[in-house]
Amino acid sequence: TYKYLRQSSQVSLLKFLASYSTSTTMQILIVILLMGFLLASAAPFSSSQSDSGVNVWPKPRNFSWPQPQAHLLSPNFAITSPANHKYLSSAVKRYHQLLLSEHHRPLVNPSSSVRINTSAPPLLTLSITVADLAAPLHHGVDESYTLTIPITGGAANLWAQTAWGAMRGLETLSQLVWGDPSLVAVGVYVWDSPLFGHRGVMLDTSRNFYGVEDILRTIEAMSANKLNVFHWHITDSHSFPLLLPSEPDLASKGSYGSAMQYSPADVTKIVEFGLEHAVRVVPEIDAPGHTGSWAEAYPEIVTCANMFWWPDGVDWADRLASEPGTGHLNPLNPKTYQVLKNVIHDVSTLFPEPFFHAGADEIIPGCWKADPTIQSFLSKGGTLSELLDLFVNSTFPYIVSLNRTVVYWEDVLLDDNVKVQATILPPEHTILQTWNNGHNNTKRIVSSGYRVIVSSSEFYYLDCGHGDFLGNNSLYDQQTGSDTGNGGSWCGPFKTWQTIYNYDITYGLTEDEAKLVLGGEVALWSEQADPTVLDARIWPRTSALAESLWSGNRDSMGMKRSAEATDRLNEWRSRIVARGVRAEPIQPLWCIRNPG
Ligand code: CP6
Repeated sequence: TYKYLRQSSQVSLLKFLASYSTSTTMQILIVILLMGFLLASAAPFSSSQSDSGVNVWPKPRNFSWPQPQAHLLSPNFAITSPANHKYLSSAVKRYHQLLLSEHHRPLVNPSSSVRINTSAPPLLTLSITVADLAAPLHHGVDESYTLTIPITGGAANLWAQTAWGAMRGLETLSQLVWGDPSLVAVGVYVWDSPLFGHRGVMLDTSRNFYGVEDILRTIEAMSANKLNVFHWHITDSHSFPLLLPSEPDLASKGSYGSAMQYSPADVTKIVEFGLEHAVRVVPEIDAPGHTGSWAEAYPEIVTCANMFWWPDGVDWADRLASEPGTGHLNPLNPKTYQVLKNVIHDVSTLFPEPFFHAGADEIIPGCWKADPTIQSFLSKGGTLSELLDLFVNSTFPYIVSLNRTVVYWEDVLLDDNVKVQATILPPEHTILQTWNNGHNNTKRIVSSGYRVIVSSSEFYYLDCGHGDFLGNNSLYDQQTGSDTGNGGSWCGPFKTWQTIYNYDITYGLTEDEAKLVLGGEVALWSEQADPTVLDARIWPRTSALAESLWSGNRDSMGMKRSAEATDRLNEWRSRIVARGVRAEPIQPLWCIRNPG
């Protein structure tokens, strides 16, 4: 399909130019131009990869395989690597096992376009060289790598600046191996490096609980997709599942039960697993809004937690996130900061990651206004924005003092009703995560000098569209059955993988502004998700994000690449399913038998 579309677009371009050209010089120019286009579109990567069924996802930045050939992978295949890196050693061990045991069966048999030479020398070794073994896994760390598998077989080489880049290269090698006995692509040169440093998945573990195994499986799948940030939205109004040494009551009273808590040992396991997979684990403790669950332990610091009606007279079906009374921490109560200080201290001890996500989204005026102390503050001329100023002034400097960069949802600066003065949040210590108004808010944030993480809900929210929390599929009018177009009261329509793939997170920005875009995250809010649907909600749509942020969503002619990506994504989805991720299908198998 892809080749056909490309050829036809070239033909129509030719016709278009021919009909407008008169002079011979013009015609010569056009011929040169067209040759350039044809050469670019016949780059070895696209022709050999999309035809062969050998698929690296996300597509590397530079992949050359001029004479597609495969040799056997030796059963004695060995990897040599720097011994003194705990996490790299564990990744090497894991990939060594995977390489020898996976025996992936591609949907499209590569043997039609790849010369398979089983009598040639099998691939026996991979040597890994790392320039800077001390580089920590922080935002912006060098993840580039170069992988060569010579046409003679025998010995492959992987060079990387850091251990984390070496892990990316190991993943690429694993995807160049298939079949039983295992074959490996030879005559391959790969140079690869991500376009964006922040490529993440946000998971909400408050509305519904996920076990440690679910989180580890998600991190493992993320690393297979070269994603590098697991943003853990740990707490919210519905439950507080994180057991903290200095504030144990928050979880013992605010969680869904003792079997639905993350112990310090669980957190360490998840953080270490992340390091073994080059995935950072960024914790979020959402405050001052979304804190209803804190009231189980400390009712005195939470406003409106017991209000089961919507304060502004909006009806039940329109309430945000089916909340049990959203609950807001009271900025006027000193006890609020005693508890918060303990929480922030414990969380930053448990999570070595330099980013700390402090939430600050969706302040509901009526929730604060429900509290008598706040009422008297307001009656003396105070404003809700001043309350938020007070809250941020009493927490932000402490988080920064722990050497953390603070991430907030964009609301803290962009909300129409309640927002802080920008001077409180110095851009060198603050990152904003956008989720509303697509490109517009991204632009607003970066043009104010802040770094941004893009999670525009119109493109990157994974949770919406299968029906609302009352069980209505509100995409459809209940009476007429017609499409209402808005997906219900608070949730947008289902986001397809193409919607995610094609979104350009730096659209409309100047070159300097675009530098402030760290990357993006898809978000799985869990009002309507739990472990039974986790994999299918996330995968393979998040693979679309992964490629878009790693190597882009456009081909060499600057065209959106999602049409071309379909078969490759289908192939990749089948590989991750075989690796134990229950990713949903994007096509019937029929399409494989009937290509084009
Ligand atoms: N919970 C929290 C939520 C949402 C946000 N924060 C949310 C809002 C709108 C939609 C989906 C999710 N459920 N804490 C917004 C950042 Cl459509």
